[in-house]
Amino acid sequence: MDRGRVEDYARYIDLRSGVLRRRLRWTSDGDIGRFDLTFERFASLADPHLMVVRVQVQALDGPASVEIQASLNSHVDNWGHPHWDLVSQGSSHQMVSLEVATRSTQKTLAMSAQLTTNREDVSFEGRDDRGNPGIRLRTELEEGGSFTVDKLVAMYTSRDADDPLAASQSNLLEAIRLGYEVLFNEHKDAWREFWNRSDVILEGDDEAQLAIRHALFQLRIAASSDDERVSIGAKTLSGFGYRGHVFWDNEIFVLPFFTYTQPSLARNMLMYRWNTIQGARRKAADNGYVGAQYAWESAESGDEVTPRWVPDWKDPTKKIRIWTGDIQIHITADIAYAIWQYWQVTGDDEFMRHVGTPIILETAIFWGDRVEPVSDGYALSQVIGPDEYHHHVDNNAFTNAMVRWHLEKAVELREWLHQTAPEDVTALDRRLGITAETLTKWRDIAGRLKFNHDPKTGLIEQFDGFFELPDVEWDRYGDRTASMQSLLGIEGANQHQVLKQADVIMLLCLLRDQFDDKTWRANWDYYNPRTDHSYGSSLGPAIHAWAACELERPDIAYKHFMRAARADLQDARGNAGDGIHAASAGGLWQALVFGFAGLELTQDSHRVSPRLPTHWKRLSFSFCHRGERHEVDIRRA
Ligand code: IFM
Repeated sequence: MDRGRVEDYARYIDLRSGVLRRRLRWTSDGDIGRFDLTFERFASLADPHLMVVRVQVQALDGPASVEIQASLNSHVDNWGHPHWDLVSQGSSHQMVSLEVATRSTQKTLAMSAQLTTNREDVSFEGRDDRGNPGIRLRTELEEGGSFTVDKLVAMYTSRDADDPLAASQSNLLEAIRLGYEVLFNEHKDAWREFWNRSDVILEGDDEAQLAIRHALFQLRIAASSDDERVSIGAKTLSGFGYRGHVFWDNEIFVLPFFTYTQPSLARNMLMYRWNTIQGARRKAADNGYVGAQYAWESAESGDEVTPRWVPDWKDPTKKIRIWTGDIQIHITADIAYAIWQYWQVTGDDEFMRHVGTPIILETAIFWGDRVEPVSDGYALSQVIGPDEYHHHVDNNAFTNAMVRWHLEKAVELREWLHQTAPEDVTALDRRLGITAETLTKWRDIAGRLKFNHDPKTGLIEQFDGFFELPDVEWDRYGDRTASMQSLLGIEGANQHQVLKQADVIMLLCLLRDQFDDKTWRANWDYYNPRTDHSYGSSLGPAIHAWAACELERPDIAYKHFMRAARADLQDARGNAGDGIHAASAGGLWQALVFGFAGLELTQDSHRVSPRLPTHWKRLSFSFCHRGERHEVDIRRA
């Protein structure tokens, strides 16, 4: 196929049923003629161990010999770094297997595959190339004749089974017994079930409709259905950007979608934080604190994995120091926030009792130690807030307000546990060393942690001294195509009032009940024009869309929303190749549900305050509140 002519090529993904299809017409160089080929493939949502490919070949001109080669390939790499060591391989007749291990942690992945076809007159032959075993299938097609080949692949890792190869083989035999149609139907049913709970219908704007469905599809395929030891990385599983590491992107941007529509998946991802808390304890201890401090970038163990140095994008022979792993500390409060939100939405007391409360209290202990007593209260100095253009700042408003909120909730939750499970509270107090003084101290910190909020104007200063920095002369950068940080330099941006992404505005959205109208307006008017919307962080636009809705400015919100909507579908930032922007995808859902629909949960019900752009005719979605399903259907009269 690398010779000849390819015509009528089309490739499309069916978001509704999770199938990737390709079709093309191939004309050979010589006199063999034309062939129509279609490929259909899916990774089963019903059985995460199963992948299926179906190929159909039709010879359009005259009889032809056709050979199909199918293999399992261990020679895969990212940016020149191979993934696998070969453990074993085998092939015989229609069946092939491959066992490989990750090169550093030696986790095994075993795959077994089988080719089946609807034709009788075919010959199969095993092929045993090292690291790439396969099957060769040959047949003769008459003019107009066609045939179908299915490749079923079952895979298990050493994290799933003691003998992953045996597990993959038995799973494969079962898949063969069921056959393609049954497997496909099970897969489609699982997708139907997903969309039934999670779809968002948007009428009057096909581009926005496609963007939200694409975003939700990407989030779903990145989430494990049952594994509590993994979460969703900043770039999902779709690219090598950020090496699969998990950031606050998950808890603050991605999780709300799952919490509201697929709570069992949200719970899995929160369990990931519980299962990695040892790493958080180590991080706190390494920094000289008690309690648990979550890593800015987290992987398998929960230890900090943010690279300290990366190549300078302008001159790769030089290195840039990355400070986020050292001082972007707000993630610990963000995780507490996501746990609290999950509890409020689901009412999952069991989780809160055994997992949520212990995490929130142990991380509160970290804050109690991390804050610095100063003459007029407490401070958190030398941090990075969500706006990463500024580093080593003191009293970042977002961080301090989230810490204040975290400590208040810790006190409240300990009391809740005391009321509902007194025996648990005794054990937890003992394990964590919580005493009456601890609670008094948490209350005191929450009451006196610095937060520069001017009652007269409503303005919140992003960090100490932010308002004294010079403004950027925006007129000079009218037709720029690069971020303000790359134009001003790291220190240049650090010394100006320019934001990479929402910081104070992010805070207003997360703790929206705490701030009055004046505060919303003053801070929007101040920070929105100082933010690098197009070339700063992809996390920003969806949040600005939500915030603009809170201010009843849906047309401005729409512009921000579409900036987020195009991050992947139109590669608006030119970096979609690094992987899907998971936070932006989750942010789209929040912008629609919390922003444009204005959904708010009340004690036992909910309310919506629709503010749709004029051309949107309908916005409809469902969510689950304390086990009960609710439908929201907003239509323009
Ligand atoms: O977590 C984000 C951060 O807020 C901005 N830079 C990229 C990170 C990963 O998406």
